[in-house]
Amino acid sequence: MYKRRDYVELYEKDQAKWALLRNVNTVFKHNTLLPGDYVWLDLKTGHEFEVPIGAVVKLCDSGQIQVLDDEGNEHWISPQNANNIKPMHPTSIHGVEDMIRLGDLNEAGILRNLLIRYREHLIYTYTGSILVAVNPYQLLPIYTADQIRLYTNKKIGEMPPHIFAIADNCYFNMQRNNKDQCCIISGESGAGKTESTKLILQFLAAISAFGNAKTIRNDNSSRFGKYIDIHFNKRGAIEGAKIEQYLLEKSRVCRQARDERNYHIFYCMLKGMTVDQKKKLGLGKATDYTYLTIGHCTVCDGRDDQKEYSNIRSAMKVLMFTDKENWEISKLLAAILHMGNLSYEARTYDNLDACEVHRCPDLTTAAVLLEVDLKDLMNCLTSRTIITRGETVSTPLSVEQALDVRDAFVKGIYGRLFVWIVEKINAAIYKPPSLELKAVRRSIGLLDIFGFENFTINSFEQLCINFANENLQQFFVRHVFKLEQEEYNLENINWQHIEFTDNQDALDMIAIKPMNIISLIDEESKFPKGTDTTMLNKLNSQHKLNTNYIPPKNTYETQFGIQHFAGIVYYETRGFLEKNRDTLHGDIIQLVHSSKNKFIKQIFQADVAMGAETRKRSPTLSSQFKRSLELLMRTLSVCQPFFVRCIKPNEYKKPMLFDRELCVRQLRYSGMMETIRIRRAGYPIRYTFVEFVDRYRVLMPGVKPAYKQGDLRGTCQRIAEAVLGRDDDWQMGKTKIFLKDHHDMLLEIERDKAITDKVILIQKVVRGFK
Ligand code: AD9
Ligand code: MG
Repeated sequence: MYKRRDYVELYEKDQAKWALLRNVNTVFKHNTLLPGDYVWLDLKTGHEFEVPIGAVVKLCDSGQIQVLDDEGNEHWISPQNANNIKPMHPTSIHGVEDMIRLGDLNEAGILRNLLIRYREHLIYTYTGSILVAVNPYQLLPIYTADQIRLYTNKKIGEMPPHIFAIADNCYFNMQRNNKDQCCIISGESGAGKTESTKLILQFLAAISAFGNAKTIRNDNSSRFGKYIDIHFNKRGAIEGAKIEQYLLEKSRVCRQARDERNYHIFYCMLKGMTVDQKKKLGLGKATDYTYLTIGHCTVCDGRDDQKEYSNIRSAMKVLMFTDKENWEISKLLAAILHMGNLSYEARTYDNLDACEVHRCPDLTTAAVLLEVDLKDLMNCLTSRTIITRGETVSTPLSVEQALDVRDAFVKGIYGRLFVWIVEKINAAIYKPPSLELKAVRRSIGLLDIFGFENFTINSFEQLCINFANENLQQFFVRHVFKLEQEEYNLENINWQHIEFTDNQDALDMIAIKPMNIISLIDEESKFPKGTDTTMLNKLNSQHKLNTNYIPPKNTYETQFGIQHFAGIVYYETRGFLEKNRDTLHGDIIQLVHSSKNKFIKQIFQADVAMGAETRKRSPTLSSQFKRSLELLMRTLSVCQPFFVRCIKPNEYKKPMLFDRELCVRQLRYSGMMETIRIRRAGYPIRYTFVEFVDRYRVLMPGVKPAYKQGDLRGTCQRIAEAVLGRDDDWQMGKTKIFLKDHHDMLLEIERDKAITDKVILIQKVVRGFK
């Protein structure tokens, strides 16, 4: 359509002239642009997330230049605004598979690269070995068995970028280096983490329904974090797996924000059960239940709850859930729904606020399903036993208190049910290593947690979720920037330091330094007189001067803000302490203890076994969460990590819609610019001299194994020079050799060849002797 001068050719032929063309001042003066040429157009609006957009020149007449930008808008540029356009580097015109090859290494370059690839359904792009995945919001034909075959046993970079390539490399690295691997999948809510995990691991997908729900940001949002560790035996076959779960969002069982749903499983069950089954549980349709309608949304576009239910059931069969167990689970889920429908009436006894539960079929059914005495259940829901001076007294609860008690009970049931299900699945898929196997068993761990969240109203759950994401970001920063550059310095190689944004300060304030936010919340939760207000006051007085803390504007405001790596989030403190304490009253535990339902007793076993005092002192939610995150970080730190960065291209869950501003924000806070810079300048692959010589001596005839080498460093250098070329960009450190990804690929391909040649040779010799 346009006459387009071949920039690429010019670039390759005459770099000096090319550089001249790139100089903005020459654009008009020397008529260097022709129709069909590509430029960067900087509209200079000064908007925070505005970055130059790609554009193609249409006309260069009458002293003005007309361009058409990537979004289809036309612009006229006059000589006074010559600064607004700049010729595009050839690598940016059609895009590159690996962003470290971008000539225009800036935000505009990255953004356009992802955009033009996205438009061609190329959702995966590398930054070295880090995979960037832009959510396509549509099913692409790239996950077939054929594709799996194509990606098996390939080096990264040999094939176009793909999540399968990451999976395959995890596997290859595990075997090659005999080291545990992990794959850290990050991105904000709805960016595609869970889908990516499922793609790596389809067979475990079935359990998701109990922990996933529709939120505004994602129709299938993970409301818990999980780390799936897959175990392989010596021969590299899958031997088993284990799931670790983190902090299920229990509050969703009782409350959902507008347009959000409760956990999928409830809706699936109501759609998928037979009439007879539902009758036995006294169940109707979703709209009959308060707990399922608070968000005013009982259906979810594109999800077939009935079909899902049968999928869940068959998956549970595979995972060895018996019919009896399934039925017991259903009974408890039904009991939860019935309890949610109870209605209360305020009363006064002896000048004390009290209440009564209306007698209704829901109450009776709940008692029947829980197999407890109806009167006991009523008492539990309307009064509380306290012990004063050795005497047991029963005090009435106000309507508000009674509702809290009921909600705490159902959350307690759901939370324990979830834990039990995960344990049950683990029992089915986990195989403890025998002693002799322990040393040779290797694993690949997949981390899929809840993405960063920022709603209109954020509560304790969001604080925990964002705290987890802050931790993951720090893991990334540590691994990609800190440790990397520390090692370059230690090994004394030639290196120009690369700056990066470190979120350690925010993390320190949230959970590390003394008097951090989590510890203050915790302290206040244990303090008998602590309230959400006293807690907020403590946070303010401790952190008001911290730049990452945003105190309330006045004494009436009940929220505080945190400057997270991914943006500022305001947290509403009302309900914080209650959620953090997460304790069930002794009366409820007593009630469960009295139940004839063995299943509910089993899932509450630990609570019943604990005395009342121990229960009071049991760890709070945030301290448990913090501990499990610490353990997770420790696990990850001994693995070789792969990173997958999921990007959410629009807020409407729509295919083929790329919101540049939304994307640039995610690229910016995830540190993608600096990542490309370090991956381009850096040496992601390194071997000790011993490892290198032993692995690649096949490439040089006559080289002895490392232990027989006098000058290990020299031998290592000789091999590298011979295979990679003396002038290529690799370096010798004090104890290690530092290589680029493409060197690794080259070495591995050559090694494969050399070994195959040797095998053929041996076969020939053997045949010769026959
Ligand atoms: V959250 O933090 O759990 O709220 P995730 O896990 O990052 O979030 P998820 O993987 O659930 O997001 O993706 C959201 C939706 O995007 C999915 O339900 C799919 O409809 C869609 N998606 C994501 N990745 C792909 C893909 N590779 N192919 C097709 C996809 N659709
Ligand atoms: Mg998810």
